[in-house]
Amino acid sequence: MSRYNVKETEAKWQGVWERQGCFTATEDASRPKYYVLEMFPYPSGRIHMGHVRNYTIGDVIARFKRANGFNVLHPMGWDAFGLPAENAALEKKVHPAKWTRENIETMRGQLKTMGLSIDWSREIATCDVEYYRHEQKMFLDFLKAGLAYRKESWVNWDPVDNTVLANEQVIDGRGWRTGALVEKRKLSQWFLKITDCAEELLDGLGTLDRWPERVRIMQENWIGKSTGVRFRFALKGREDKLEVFTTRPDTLFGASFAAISANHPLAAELAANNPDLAEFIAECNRLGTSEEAIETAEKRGFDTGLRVVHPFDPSWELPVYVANFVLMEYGTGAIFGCPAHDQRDLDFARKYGLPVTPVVVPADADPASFAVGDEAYTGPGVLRNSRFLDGLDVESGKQEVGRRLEEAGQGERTTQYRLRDWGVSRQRYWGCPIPVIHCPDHGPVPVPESDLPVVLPEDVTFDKPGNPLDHHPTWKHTSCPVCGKPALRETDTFDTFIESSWYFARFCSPKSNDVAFDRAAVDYWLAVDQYIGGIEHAVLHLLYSRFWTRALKRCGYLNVEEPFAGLFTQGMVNHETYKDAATGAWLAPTDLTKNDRGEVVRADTGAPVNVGRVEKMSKSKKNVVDPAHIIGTYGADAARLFMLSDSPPERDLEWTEAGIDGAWRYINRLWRMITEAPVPLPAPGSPKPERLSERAEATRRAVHKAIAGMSEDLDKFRFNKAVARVRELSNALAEIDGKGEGEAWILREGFESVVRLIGPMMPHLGEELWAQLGHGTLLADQPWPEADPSLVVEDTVTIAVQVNGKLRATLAMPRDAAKEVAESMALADDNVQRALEGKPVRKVIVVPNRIVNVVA
Ligand code: ANZ
Repeated sequence: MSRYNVKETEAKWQGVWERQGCFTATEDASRPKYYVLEMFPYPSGRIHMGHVRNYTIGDVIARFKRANGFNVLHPMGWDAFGLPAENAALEKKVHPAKWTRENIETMRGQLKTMGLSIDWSREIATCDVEYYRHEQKMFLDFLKAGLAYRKESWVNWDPVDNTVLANEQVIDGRGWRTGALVEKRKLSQWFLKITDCAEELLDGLGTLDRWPERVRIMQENWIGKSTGVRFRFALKGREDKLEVFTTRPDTLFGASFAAISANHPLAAELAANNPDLAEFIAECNRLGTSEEAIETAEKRGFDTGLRVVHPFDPSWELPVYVANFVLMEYGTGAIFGCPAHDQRDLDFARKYGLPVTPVVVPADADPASFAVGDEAYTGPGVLRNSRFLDGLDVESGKQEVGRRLEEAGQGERTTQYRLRDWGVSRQRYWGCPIPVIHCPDHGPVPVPESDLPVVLPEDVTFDKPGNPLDHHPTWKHTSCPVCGKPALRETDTFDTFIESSWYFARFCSPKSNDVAFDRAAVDYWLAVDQYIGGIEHAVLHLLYSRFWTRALKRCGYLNVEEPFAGLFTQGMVNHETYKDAATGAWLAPTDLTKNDRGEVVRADTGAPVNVGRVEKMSKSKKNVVDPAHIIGTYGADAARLFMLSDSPPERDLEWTEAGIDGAWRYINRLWRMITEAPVPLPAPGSPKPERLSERAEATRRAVHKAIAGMSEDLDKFRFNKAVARVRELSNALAEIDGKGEGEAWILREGFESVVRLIGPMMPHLGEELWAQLGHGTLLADQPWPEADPSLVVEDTVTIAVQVNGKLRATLAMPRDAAKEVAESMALADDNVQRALEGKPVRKVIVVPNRIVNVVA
């Protein structure tokens, strides 16, 4: 009995695929293309189980599509700029470039042991100047197109990483990487005009029917379109006006105050002579710019003493507050408050003793007694206490107020987006230099295209806090491209989300030097047909990429708008957590063993261990399992199989020892079943014998059903079902002793089918068994098996077809097939057609499940 030597076998086939260039992709107009892409990894050191899951899913799709005749592009690269490299430089005194490139080496090696069908000739690393130089050119083009600009603004400042964060990178008021509470600062920054595309980005979501609903909703909310009215209040005793934005103009008669942001110019003006107000504003600024921080903080205000006049009643005055819940960056930075119908306004009004007048009354409530307590009423209803609006519904009230304000020249109906422009300046070293020079006379001047690339210098030191580019002795000193006088380079670098906003396009022609990508190549390959990655990128990376693609289109680089036609978001890989019962210290799975009573204990001391919740694998909780160790022990196929079999791919998966063990045992079972067939198998390609035993017939149907089912499973990402199906089929085949009529033949058909079906999931085992079955070809090059439809139908009956009383054919048909189905199947049969000799059919009599009589 030969053993399945997983190590040798996997290495052997990886070598064969590589030497034969099996997965090298070239444009080929004669075949339909299919671009499969997994979100490329950050080279953090070693691959983790999340990578294994992500790349396994992508590889199954890539191999499956290839087998189905598609010209598949499946590339890999490295998202290689970013802060961890700089932090490593500080902690370990290793240059970020060296750290990054060594990590890439390691991780490439690790990925290669997974047996992925990747076109490695297209590998890219975003920290290579050959890559980022094109990004600099794009930025210059965006500047020309008015899609990039510089402005002084309040920014989110991460005090741990000492850098600015985009709004999308602030999660619950904290930096997305450091978890530090974000502060507000005012800085000059480069911005990309993503808001210019707000409507397009929103509309585009409607075309993404192969994206998860949940991601589309998240993006929609992020873009946050609101329709409403902007109008101007007269300020008592002043010439200027106070402009506000409201989505509820219908509630204008329930207004009891106006409020402005602490960063509103009017607030600054008033604070100049009012130290208490200045102190209040400073306090508000300590709160941070995030909506989360603002939403959860206690609502506080400062009465400025100013008064505004109600637009529909000159005798009605409202106090103007500076309030901590009004954002300067949204709408006009000023509001009117209607406490009865907005919770924040209500909290505020209760605190400062302002009136609460309900103006919308639910249809079934008594208008005379309807009152608002601690909860604002935000539902539909009839307008009351609202003079000319009384009796209208909310929607009509909104329109009426909008119309009247427009007529009076006091306001306009408008659309407002929550989306902010994307701030892309980062005060960091390990990123793409922003190609701009600051001249004392000419301000910021774009680097001339002929001077690109602006190369990131590698001779930097990390001994001082701040950005090493600032401390470099020579790099930033240059001359102004306009006047030639001494000038300084921009030392900020780009947000690294820029690199990941276009790498998928670069993969189309990764070697082109003069251009970011070859036009014919992007036209052929884009959009990505199937993109796979984590849900955590639902708004950041996936929104930026959609914007960047549109910006590239506007600048004539390409002709698609949506970069990713299909998106799949996979779940996380989780594991039980363990703590030392005595000390509470986290323990790694490798620190543990089981005692005689089957309890989990420390391997070194036998001390008791508390088994905790199943959570995402993370270094801090030590519940990680190293893929390298798993692949080294069980092989890549077992790791891949377990990743696919345990749960649906969109759900979280619990990694268990028992699970990987089960996968390993199944691999060996398959190996034995096929290499130790009970009878000698007929040669590959032998014709089907005339007669098959009943068992062989039944098995044959099982084979074809499995083929049909699996094709659908893989198409729909139901990998766990696909695994269950192939296991069921292999169990059925294991029952066959091969002695009955035609059974050796059916064993070959069954084994070959199993091997082809497992190919995308366990490619090494597939390749090896394919060879063992006597094929001189590569499984990787084989077409996907086709199910015979007549064998797939649930329950078939054999039906005789007579033409003018003579038996001409017997057909397998679904039991209880409709008469029309039976008739058309009978008439489509070749023998029946021949017997008809072109004569017109006069009559067809169908006896269900028995006979079809054709009269011609
Ligand atoms: C009066 C009003 C009455 C409002 C009412 C709501 C309910 P969305 O849907 O997010 O667009 N608002 C406007 N600008 C603001 C800012 N810069 N900071 C904080 N809040 C602001 O929300 C729009 C509503 O949020 C606007 O409509 C305004 O309050 C407030 F019964 O105006 B509303």
